[in-house]
Amino acid sequence: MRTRTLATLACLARLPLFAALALAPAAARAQAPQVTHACDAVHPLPRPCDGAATASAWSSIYFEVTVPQALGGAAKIDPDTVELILSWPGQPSLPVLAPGRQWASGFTGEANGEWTADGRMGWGFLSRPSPALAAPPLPAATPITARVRARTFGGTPIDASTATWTFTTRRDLAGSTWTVPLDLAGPTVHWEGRWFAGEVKVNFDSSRLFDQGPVYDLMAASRVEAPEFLLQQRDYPLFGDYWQARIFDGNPNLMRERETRRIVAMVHNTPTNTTVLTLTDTIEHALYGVPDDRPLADDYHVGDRVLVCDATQCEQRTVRSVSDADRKIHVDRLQTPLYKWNLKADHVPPADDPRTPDNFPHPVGTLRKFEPVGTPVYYWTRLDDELDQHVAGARRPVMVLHGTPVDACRLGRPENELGGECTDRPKSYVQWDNIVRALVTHLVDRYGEQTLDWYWSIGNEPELFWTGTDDEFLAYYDYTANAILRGFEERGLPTATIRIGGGEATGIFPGYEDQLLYHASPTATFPGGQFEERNHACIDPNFTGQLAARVAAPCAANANKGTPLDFISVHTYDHADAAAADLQRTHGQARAMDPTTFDRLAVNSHETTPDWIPRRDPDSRDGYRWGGFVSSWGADYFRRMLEPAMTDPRRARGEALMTVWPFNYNVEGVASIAGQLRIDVDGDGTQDRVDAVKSPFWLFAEAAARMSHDVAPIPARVDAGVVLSGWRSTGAVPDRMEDRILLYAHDKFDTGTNERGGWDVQLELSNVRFPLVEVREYRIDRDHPARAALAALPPRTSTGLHRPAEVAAFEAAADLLPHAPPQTYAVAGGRLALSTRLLSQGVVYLDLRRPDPDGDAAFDPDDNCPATANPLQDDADADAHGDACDCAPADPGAFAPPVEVAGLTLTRTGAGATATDGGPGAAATLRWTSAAPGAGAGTVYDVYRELEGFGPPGAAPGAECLATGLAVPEYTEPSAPSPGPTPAPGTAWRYLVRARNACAPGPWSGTSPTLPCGPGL
Ligand SMILES: [Ca+2]
Ligand SMILES: [Ca+2]
Ligand SMILES: [Ca+2]
Ligand SMILES: [Ca+2]
Repeated sequence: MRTRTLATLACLARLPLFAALALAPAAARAQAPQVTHACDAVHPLPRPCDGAATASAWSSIYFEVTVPQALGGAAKIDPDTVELILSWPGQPSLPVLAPGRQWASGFTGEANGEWTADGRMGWGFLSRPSPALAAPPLPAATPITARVRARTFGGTPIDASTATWTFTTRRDLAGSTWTVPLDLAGPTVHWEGRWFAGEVKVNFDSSRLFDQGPVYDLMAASRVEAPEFLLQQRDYPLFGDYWQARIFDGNPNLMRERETRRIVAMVHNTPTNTTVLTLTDTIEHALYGVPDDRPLADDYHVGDRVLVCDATQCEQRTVRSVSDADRKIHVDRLQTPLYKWNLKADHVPPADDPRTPDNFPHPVGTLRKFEPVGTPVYYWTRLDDELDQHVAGARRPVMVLHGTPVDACRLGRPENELGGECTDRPKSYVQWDNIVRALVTHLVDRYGEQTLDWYWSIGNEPELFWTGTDDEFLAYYDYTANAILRGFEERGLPTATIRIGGGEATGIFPGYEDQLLYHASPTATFPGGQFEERNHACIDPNFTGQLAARVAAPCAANANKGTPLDFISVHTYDHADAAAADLQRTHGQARAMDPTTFDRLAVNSHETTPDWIPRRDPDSRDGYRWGGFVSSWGADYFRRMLEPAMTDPRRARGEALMTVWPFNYNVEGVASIAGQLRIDVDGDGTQDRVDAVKSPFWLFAEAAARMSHDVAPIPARVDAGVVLSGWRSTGAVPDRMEDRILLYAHDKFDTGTNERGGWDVQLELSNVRFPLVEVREYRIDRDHPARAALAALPPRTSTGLHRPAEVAAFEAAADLLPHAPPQTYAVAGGRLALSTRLLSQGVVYLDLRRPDPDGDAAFDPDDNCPATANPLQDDADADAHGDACDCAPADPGAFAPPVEVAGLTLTRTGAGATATDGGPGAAATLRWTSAAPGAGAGTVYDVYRELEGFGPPGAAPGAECLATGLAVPEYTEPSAPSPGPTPAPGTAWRYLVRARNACAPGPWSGTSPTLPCGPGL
């Protein structure tokens, strides 16, 4: 979670830019508009970036022009002067964007202004190929120069040194192929955990407030085929209080001190050199069970050290007098002038919202105990309300302990002036131990032993958010880990398998994770020696006899060094290659420093997505919608994690949780795995319900979650700048075929998924163990029907709502639907060739299984009743047709009633025979296809003949039953009857045949009814 540091992160991202600009004569250009250049970001500026070598000829083009915000007025950019001109050999000038915000034919665009960021005021311009184009607007395999023109309203032209850049387009992908040999008996590695095992709501948003119920219902539906889909749920933070910060509403501030009071007035008393604080109850005291008007004298005593605070500052003072008569306390005179204290005395809390049960106030003037500390009191309703929903949905909470409740914190103030938790160490670790144990025992009492399977994670991006020193963070880790384990011990639960870890570092400062690793290792020591090596709880006399078994044992064995660390989590907001490299570095470092302790260390990423908030570049938004960038990013990320694990299986441990902003209404494209549609059912202009829809990332993750844990990567190939790879999984049950194959094509630069080309893929499978294979194919790409259905959504009405009929097609399409009906293939020599089509940013998921249409686990072609579920395969008469589908289960000569005989032919031979008729006495030979394969070896035949054209079948002259009970499919009438009176033109002799067995007689050939020929006649 990164509330405080939106600006901080932006500054970090821009460091390289400033360095680059410093090369230019900055003073002369300070007031001129500039095109921003920042190529390292996931959404680089400009895009395609300067020097890009494999840009798609379909690429969209985005750039930003800025001026210093402070100049204002005439120094602002005039957006109608902004131009984008492309040129390449043979095309000296293509004005893609012309003055007046006019896009050239073949392009559409968006102008995005007028925003300010980091002291600059800017406009962003996107140009993208028109959807109607049949061919790309740019030439393939060509160096292209982009030039921007712009002026301020005052006429200052753009800084020319920033206005031009070049990129090169890739070749036309038409005709591209990718052949993938794949040995299904090749080695695999067992991956522990799931990559994309869950989601993280980075603001602890109330699920009710942000309509997550329909999203959770979708998750439950996806778990029918993927039982481990999105099991982990990380909400953060636990100790904030933010009701004025909108998207952060609903943070559960679990703990206060009973003694805390609200300060409503401050005055100095000069004769006593004190400051007089007028006090009332805190706004939310009743939630914590603190009675009204509790006497001050019970809580504060002369000589107590206290914290006098407002939203942004605190002073530590000593109590000089306490008066309940006028609700005043004197403390040593405050050093900060009174006018600099903001007590927000006029503040009125809103009514509690049942969708987010809390009403924690915006920070106000507050008096808190410091030494001695006060008495913890708790408010569980908000936390319980959220976790109840997760537990009911079989989601496993990841409990995050990072900061401290403000009342328990050394610093005494929240993260920022809007609220939040305190990001500093507790004022007392004994009190903190009590608070953490209260939390753990509360959860164990409420949710039982399943809490043993939850992650318990300590820290949250401490290199950005932790206010104390790094050493103090390690102390916080030690005490918190000890308290978590002690909470479980208090309830008599075994702690050996509880997963404790954390760090939750940003990855922005590589190496920060090492501090935690060195500290946790009982043997490795910090190279610089600047940190306490020992476990802070183990060396704290206050904790003598208060150590959890999993802490006491390593401390006793290793001179107080070592702390539990079952997993380390590093947040990854980056390109897939960089994100995987961050985590692999941590894997490597852990094993290099202490291979014994960290043998089973899992390296997780409990916050993950390409970019944690959408940027101004519209591609950033589109990457989460029905393009595919984020889904192929996810596939590339896991394949890069998997590859090193093939040679070092210790690296096959880890989970990633997808960062989610839960308010992706109308699929606007914030970082999210699902979208929500606001629906007006009855047309009265008010919202009746919210529907959830899956994103392409969801479909990818759902497909990946259908795969087993035994996996192997497919060797990667880079073609035209696009990574082609994937992985396969294999099933553990020998009789079954549970091979799954996931292929992807990831272009890290085409964030909006504009490329339309792709690859014809030939999969050459070997060591296929079964004679028949049924293949189900799913494609998640820009040609998925949901993309067109989303584009076809009618504009919302002025109410911002959709009618159900408008969204029905989109909702139905946004699912993991087969690309085509399942196909069954015959395997020859263990080999099977499959072909598919993989688009750039596309994911193809292939589900290979032995055919079993009746689902009885007896696979075709070996199922003795292929269309009837008969798992026992009983076959009493041993005719290879199971009792369950054998109409004569005790007769090996029959298993199904015969159908009409097929292939009936008549041949006339002998005297007078001709091709079409025969004279008197010619022989007539009838042949037909044997019915035995479909009905049983004991099937026999009856043959009948009559004159056609003289009445309905069975009522014509010349009728004769020629044979009954024939065992072979052939009959010869040695001397066919003289027709007597020659049949009239248009008439003929008609021969009819039927098959019959112990089950039933079959029908006569043709449409004939019952005829007088056969048994009983
Ligand atoms: Ca079967
Ligand atoms: Ca069967
Ligand atoms: Ca049978
Ligand atoms: Ca039979």
